[in-house]
Amino acid sequence: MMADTDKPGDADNDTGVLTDTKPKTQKPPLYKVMLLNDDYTPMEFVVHVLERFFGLSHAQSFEIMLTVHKKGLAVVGVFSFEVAETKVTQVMDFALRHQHPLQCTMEKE
Ligand code: TYC
Repeated sequence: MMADTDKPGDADNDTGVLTDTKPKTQKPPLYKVMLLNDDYTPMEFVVHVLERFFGLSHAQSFEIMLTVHKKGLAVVGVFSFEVAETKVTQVMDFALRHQHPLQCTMEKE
């Protein structure tokens, strides 16, 4: 906040109004969607999930799958709350239907 340094007499005859403003707009929060590694889900299944639900190319999908496999997890994309929630639900449902223990989670950025 800008300080008003006017003395009581206000010799410069300004009104002492503070002109600093605070932006009042809010950016919508974004959510990271992450895939977690496990020992059982086949690599090809994970690649397929990334292509199908995240619109990634085969090469990008393979690369992200390998990152998860080696590092334990990776961010797959960043979305609004509703889109992130939908992706997580779609992936978890698809993995369950195919009896793979693949885990997908979301976290506020
Ligand atoms: N670790 C798994 C395997 O060796 C492959 C895998 C990769 C599983 C990514 C989950 O999110 C995952 N078959």
